[in-house]
Order: sequence, then C-alpha cells, then structure tokens
Amino acid sequence: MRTQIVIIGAGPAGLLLSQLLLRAGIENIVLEQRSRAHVEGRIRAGVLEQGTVEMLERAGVAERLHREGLIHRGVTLAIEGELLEIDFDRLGVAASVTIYGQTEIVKDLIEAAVARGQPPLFEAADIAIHDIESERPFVTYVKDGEPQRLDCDFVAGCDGQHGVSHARIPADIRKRFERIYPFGWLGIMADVPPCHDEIVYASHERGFALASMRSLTRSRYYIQVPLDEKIEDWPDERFWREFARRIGSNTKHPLTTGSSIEKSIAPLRSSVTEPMRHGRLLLAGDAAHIVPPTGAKGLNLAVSDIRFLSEAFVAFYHDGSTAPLDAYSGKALSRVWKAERFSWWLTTLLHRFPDADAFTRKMQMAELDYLRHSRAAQTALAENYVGLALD
Ligand code: FAS
Ligand code: PHB
Repeated sequence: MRTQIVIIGAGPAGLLLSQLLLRAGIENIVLEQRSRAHVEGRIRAGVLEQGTVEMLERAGVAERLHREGLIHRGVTLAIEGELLEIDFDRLGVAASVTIYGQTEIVKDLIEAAVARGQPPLFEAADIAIHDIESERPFVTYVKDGEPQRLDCDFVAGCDGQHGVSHARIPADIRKRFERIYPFGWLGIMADVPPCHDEIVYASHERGFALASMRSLTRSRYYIQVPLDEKIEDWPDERFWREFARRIGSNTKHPLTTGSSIEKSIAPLRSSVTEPMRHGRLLLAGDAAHIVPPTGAKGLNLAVSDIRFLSEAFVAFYHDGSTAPLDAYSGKALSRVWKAERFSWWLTTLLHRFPDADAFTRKMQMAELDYLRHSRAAQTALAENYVGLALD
C-alpha cells in the first residue's frame, strides 16, 4: 500500500498532524500501537496556550473546546500558603490559557478522523521505519497477525517518549540532552469542585503541590513525592491531608475532598533529542522532547511542532518548496529550548530538592521574594506561561 505521509502515534501530535494534512489534501495514515480505548483513556495535560486553541480551530475540532473549556486570565502561586496572583491583564500580557483536558482533545480528533472515514489504524504492532535516507521510505507493521508494508514520501515520528522514531536518528548524529529530577508527581482526579478559580502552584517546605481542574465540578490535584513512592502507600485520605497542608487555607474556596477516579505517579525529566529530522523522518512532540509538567508545556510544545511541520508539508506538496522542511528542526528546537528552560526554571524554583543545601534553599526563597515584589519578574513568568509568540 502507498500513502504520502505515514504518521506514527495517535497522541495529540499525530492526530492533529493527520487532521491538518487531510484538510490540505495531503494523504496520510496514522499507525497506533495501542487500542482506541487506551489512547482515549490516558489522563495527561490540561492547560492549553492560545496558540494551541488556534491550531485546534484551524483543524476544525475546537467546537466542544469552546463550549466546555474554561478561560483563565491568570495563575496563582501559593508560597508557604500565602497567595500571589499573576494577573495576565494587569501585567499587560494580552493572552489567556484554556483549561480543557488532553483526553478530550484526543477524543475530538479521533472523532473527526472517524467522521471523515480515515480513522487511525489502532493496535498496529511491531512498527519499523525503513530507508529514511532514500526518497522512498517505508514502514512495516503487523496487524491482526498479518505483516503489512506502507510505502510513503515521509514518516512523521509522533510516537512519544517510548516510541521507536527518535532512535532511528543515527547514533553518530543524534544528540540527547537530559535532566532527571529526584522526585515525581502523585496526581489525583476527583469529581469535586476546585479549591480556587485559577490554577495554583504551591511552594511549601513539605514539597510542591498543584491545584488544577478539568471543569467546575472536576479537580486535578498533584503533590511532589519521592521517586521511590508506591501508589498503594497513598490512600485518598493521606493524599488529601498532605495536599491540604501544602496548598494552605487561603484559596478562594474550601478544599472539597472526595474519592479519586484516577490516581498515578509520574516521574519528571527534561529531555531534548536533536536534530528533529533525519532524511525523510521528522520527529514531533514527546518523540523529540520531554518537559516536567510544571510549566504546562508538554502538550503545547507538541502542537507548536505540528504547526511548523504541517506548514512545511503543505509548502512541499502545494508549492514544491523544500525550504520549510529543511528549516523545520531548527525552527522547532528554538521554541522547544525556550519552553524547556521555563519548565526547568519553574520546577527548580517550586520543588524541594532532597539533596539541596541551605544556600540553595535560600536562593529559592530569595527568588520567590523577588517574584512577589517585581512586576518585571511576574511579567516574565506570565509571558512564558501563556506561551511565547511563534517566531
Ligand atoms: P503522546 O505520548 O501523547 O502520544 C504518542 C502516541 O504514540 C501514543 O498514543 C503511543 O501509544 C503511541 N506509540 C508509542 N510507541 C509507538 C510505536 N512504537 N508504534 C506506534 N505507536 C506508538 N503535559 C502537560 O502540558 N501537562 C501535564 O500535566 C502533563 N502530564 C503528563 C503526565 C504523564 C504521565 C505523561 C507521560 C505526560 C504528561 N504531559 C503533560 C505531557 C503530555 O501531555 C505530552 O506532552 C503529550 O502527550 C505529547 O503528545 P504526543 O507527542 O502526541 O505524545
Ligand atoms: C493539569 O491540569 O493536569 C496540569 C495543569 C498545570 C500543569 C500541569 C498539569 O502545570
């Protein structure tokens, strides 16, 4: 079988790329190793930059997002329980973020693909990428026990941090930059009203905490935990006690507790693979880079990669121009590194590092004090949080 572009991975990056290309008349097939139910059931991000909303509008899948998403024009820090409001409008940062679960974006994109009669090919096993240094690459996989082959012009590696694509960049060319953090996030989802009207990032002696939401009746909360923590050691009651101590009692609404509908521990790391292209293989999203979720950048970076990549493919197929494809890796990495820096900075500022000495702790407290009193520092945080302008 043949198509123009094979997309590996039906996460937000792969699904959005597929939708944009099809709307531009460019044939593509999405190969996904997991089932549709698994992909649609994964709980991940929740904060969308304005640029992400614009891309979902461009893809024609923003109708439910506009109906159900919550617009936030600020974010709050809780420093040892004392609140600091980062008000985007007051700081002259003319932007907002939208609260809408990544799970919902994935469902909307899959529904659009099914509606146009081109659903992702789920449960495709043993996917392998071939001849990316030629002009006739191909992908092999196994479906229902039958070996298959897809010939194409390009392969888009959108298969996340555990995918096969990034390793297809030759080892003597591939460079990986990484920082592993000595803690993880224990996240809980509960059908309880949020304790604050905005997202709250809490810096506390006992560790970081985050109060987020999915709607006015569903909250998403996290606490920093040591890397070796076991989820079974965290019954809901223990989570709620610890979360309440870290978030403090100054939030706008009292903390409503309830049974968790999801609870999991995710490790944190910063990681970038360079370059994001080799021959006819192009990487996008988590397949190329990982950020600690502190800055709410993971999903948004995936979308900005797809903006650059989809525009480059359109230029290739509509105008025969290869320049945007040749510039893709450099252009995407320029934005990736700025988001990596912001996510690393906010993680380093707000978390308790187990091996930190007294001086490091004093540096954190001094920077938090500076942030509290400096409009310039707050503006810098705000403009990074809402998403830097696309170059
Ligand atoms: P994804 O990982 O979402 O999708 C990759 C897809 O490729 C998956 O469906 C996978 O099954 C498939 N795949 C993998 N290997 C394959 C193979 N060999 N063949 C075929 N398919 C294959 N970001 C935030 O902004 N905020 C958050 O709070 C947040 N929380 C997160 C929590 C967790 C546990 C994780 C892992 C990530 C979190 N992220 C968060 C980041 C996350 O949202 C990613 O940035 C986002 O999913 C990136 O989308 P994709 O690049 O499409 O990768
Ligand atoms: C979430 O709602 O899951 C969320 C919000 C902000 C973050 C990370 C996760 O920085």
